[in-house]
Amino acid sequence: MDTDYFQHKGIYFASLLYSQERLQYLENKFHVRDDDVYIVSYPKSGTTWMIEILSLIHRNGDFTWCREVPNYIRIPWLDVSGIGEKLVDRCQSQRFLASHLPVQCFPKSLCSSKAKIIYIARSPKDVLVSLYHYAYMSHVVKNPNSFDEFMEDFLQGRVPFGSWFDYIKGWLQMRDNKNFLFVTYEDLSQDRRGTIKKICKFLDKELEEQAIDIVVEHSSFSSMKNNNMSNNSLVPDYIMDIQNNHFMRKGIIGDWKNHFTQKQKEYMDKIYQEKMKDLDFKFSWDVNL
Ligand code: PPS
Repeated sequence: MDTDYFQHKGIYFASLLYSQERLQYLENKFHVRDDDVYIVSYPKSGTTWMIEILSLIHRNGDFTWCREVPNYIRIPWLDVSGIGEKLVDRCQSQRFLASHLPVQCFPKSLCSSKAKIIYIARSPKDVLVSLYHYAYMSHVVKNPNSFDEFMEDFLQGRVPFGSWFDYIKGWLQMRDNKNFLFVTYEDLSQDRRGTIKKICKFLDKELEEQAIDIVVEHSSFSSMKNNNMSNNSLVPDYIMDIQNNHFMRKGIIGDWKNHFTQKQKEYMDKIYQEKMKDLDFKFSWDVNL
């Protein structure tokens, strides 16, 4: 199946799941509610992981919901047209929704609401590697011709949801807003428990230590990989071919080291420094540049 993109505000979107109409509706007419919680992320940054964690927190550590209901029904995707729209419409307060929308495409009604945003970011090198593998299994990212070419497309923003650099810089404009929480994939990998507690605090959710234990346990890579309601194996094959691939691929920090040549590393570091130089914000992955 050919993968098609269209452009909206100069950003690529996959025609299979997104539409101009939906994007225009979301930006201008969708009503953000004060008690909404949004997971926002550039693709391959740990969205599915955060969906699992929020599902478990929302149910105070009761994991039956995560064992019985697919993740895209528990926390629907705001942006996806067709079935996605129906799932969002059916969602009752308090709504937990996931989105890959860049900040300039997000519903404008966010500005006048008290809705909470949990932004999850990941080192762009690992995002690139994860997206590269995902491109072979999914029909929403074009099949790469080579890793080198894919890297160039990624760095120039010729991939769905556009430039990683513009995306994160756009959302980080909200970083001083008390309803915005910035979390990284690396935080979750290195201190899952501490990060889960931080998320609970942000959501004003008081969970017993035993409930936190359950959230930690059931959001591990192995637990999610073995749970068909969480590993995306139920996603229809016209979207994702899971026969020979796993959505839950490796789940580690630093897999880029197994893919990049020294030359590619230096090239990406140079672009990264150029594009991020005006941002007054330090990321944990900066030290490994
Ligand atoms: S998507 O398609 O944009 O929704 O992808 P997203 O969920 O944002 O990111 C997928 C990557 O997250 C990894 N993942 C995890 N890593 C560690 N622990 C847990 N529990 C976990 N859940 C998902 C998943 O394996 C993808 O990363 P890679 O590097 O490809 O393994």
